[in-house]
Amino acid sequence: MRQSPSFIPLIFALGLSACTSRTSPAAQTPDSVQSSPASESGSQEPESLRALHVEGDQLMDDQNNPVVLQGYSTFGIAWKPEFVNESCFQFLKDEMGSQVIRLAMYTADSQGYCTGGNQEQLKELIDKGVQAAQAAGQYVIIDWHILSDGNPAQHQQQAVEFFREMSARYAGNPAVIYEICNEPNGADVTWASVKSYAETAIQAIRRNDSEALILVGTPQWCQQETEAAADLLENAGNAMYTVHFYAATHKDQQRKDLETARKAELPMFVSEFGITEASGNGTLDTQSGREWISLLNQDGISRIAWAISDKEESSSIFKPGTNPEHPSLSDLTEWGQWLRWAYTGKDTIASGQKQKSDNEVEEPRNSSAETASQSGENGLEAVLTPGNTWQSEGLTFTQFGLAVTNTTDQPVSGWALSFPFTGEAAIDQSWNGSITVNDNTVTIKPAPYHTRIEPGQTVSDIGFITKSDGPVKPQ
Ligand code: IDC
Repeated sequence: MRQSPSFIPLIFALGLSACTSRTSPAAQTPDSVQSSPASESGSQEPESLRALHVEGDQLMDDQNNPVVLQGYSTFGIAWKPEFVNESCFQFLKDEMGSQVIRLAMYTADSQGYCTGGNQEQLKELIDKGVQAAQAAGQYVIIDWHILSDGNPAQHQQQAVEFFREMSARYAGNPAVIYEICNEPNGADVTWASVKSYAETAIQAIRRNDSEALILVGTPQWCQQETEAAADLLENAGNAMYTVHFYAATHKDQQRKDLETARKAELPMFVSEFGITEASGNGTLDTQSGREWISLLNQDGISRIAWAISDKEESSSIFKPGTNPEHPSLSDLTEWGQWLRWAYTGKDTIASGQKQKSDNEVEEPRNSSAETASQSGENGLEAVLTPGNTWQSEGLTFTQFGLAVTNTTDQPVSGWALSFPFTGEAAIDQSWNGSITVNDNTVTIKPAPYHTRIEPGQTVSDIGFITKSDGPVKPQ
C-alpha cells in the first residue's frame, strides 16, 4: 500500500468532487503552485507528496482532488549529469513553477543504457535525481528514453530488468512515476506492438508496486494517442498515455488528435513538449505554444518541458555556461523565460533580467501601478494584476491574474466580481473561472470549485488573457 503522506499543498487542491468526470483544473498560475512554502536548499526533511492515481481520464490525489502537474525534463542524464542536483531542482520549483522532474535516461545513442553506457553509474544518477527531486518537494519520473531505438521491443528484456529493479527500490514511494518508453517510432512500430511491450514492462513494475503511476508512450513519437484510445491497455492499473508536441512543428492536426482522444476519455499526460521545431532547435513558435498550453489547461492535462540543459539549442532552458549548482533567472534562455511565464505568470523581462533586443521596449512595467483592488460588501478583498503583454497579428494581448481573499470569519460562496476597464477588450483565454465582458466591464465568476472561499483563504489561480486593439487595463 502507498503511504498517505501528510498534506503539503504542492499540487492543485481544487476541491472538485470525485464524481466530476471531465474537469478543467487549469494548471496555470503561479500562486496555486507556490502555495507550498519555499523550502530551503539542502533542507533535511523532504516534503511528503500525495499519492497519485487515475480516475477515468483524470489524474487525482489521494483525496480525489484533480491534479495537473507541470515540470521540466532533464536532458539525457548521461550527457548533462551536472544538472541532476537538488539546488537546480529547488530553483526550478521556487522560480520556475516546477512540481515534477523527469529524468531522461537514453537507452541508445551515445552512452545509452543499452548501448555501452555505464549502467551502474546511470542508476546511481537516477537515484541521485529521485532523492534530489523529492528533497525539492517534487514528483519524479524515471524515463526509459528510447529514441533512435524506435521499437521498445528492441531492448525489452533490459527494460523489464531495469523497471523490476527500480520498482523494487522505490516501491510505495508516492513521488516516483515510471515512464516505460519515451517515444516509440519507426515503420514497424504500431500501437499493437507498443501495447504488447507495455503490458510486459508494466507487469514487472506491478509485481513490486501495484499503485505507482505509469506513463506509456504512443507510436510516432507519442502522437498516436487516438490509436491507444481505441484499444486500451489491460490490467495496467494507474496508467496514462503520453502525448508529445513541439509547437513549431505540431499544430492544428495534433491538437485535433488530442481533442479526439480526450473525447474518448483517454487519460493523457504530456511528458515532453517544446515550442521549437521537433528537432529541438529553430525558432520558438509562441503563438502555437500558447494554443497548446491553453488546450492543456482546458483539458486538465499535465505537462513537462524539454529540457534542463545549457546546450546551445533553442530547447534548452539555460544559456550555455550556466552554473548547474546555482542557476539564476539571468541564465534563462528565451524558452526558459517563456516557460517561467507559462508556469508562474511571472514576467522575467519585467524584472529586468533579460537582455533586451534592439527593438524591445526598455521600460520595465510597474505592475503595482496598474493593479486594481476591490473590497466587496461580503468581505472579499480582490486584487487584479496585469502580467505579461504582447502583440500578435496587430492585436494587444495582456494576461491578468486575480487574487481573492476572504477576510471574514465565515465562508463566502456564490461570489462574482466586476472590473471596469479603460477600453474595449475581448477574452482570449481564461482559467479557473468564467470571464465575460459587457460595456468595457470585465466580470469574473469562479469555476465551481472556487465558488466557496473559506475564512482567511485566498484563491489566486483565476486568470485570463484579454485581446484588444490597444493596451487596456482596469480603471
Ligand atoms: C534531442 C536533444 C538534442 C539531441 C537529440 C539526440 O534536444 O540535443 O542531440 O535529442 O537525438 C524528442 C526527444 C528528445 C529530443 C527532442 C528534440 O524525446 O530526446 O532531444 N525531441 O529533438 N522528441 C521530439 C523532440
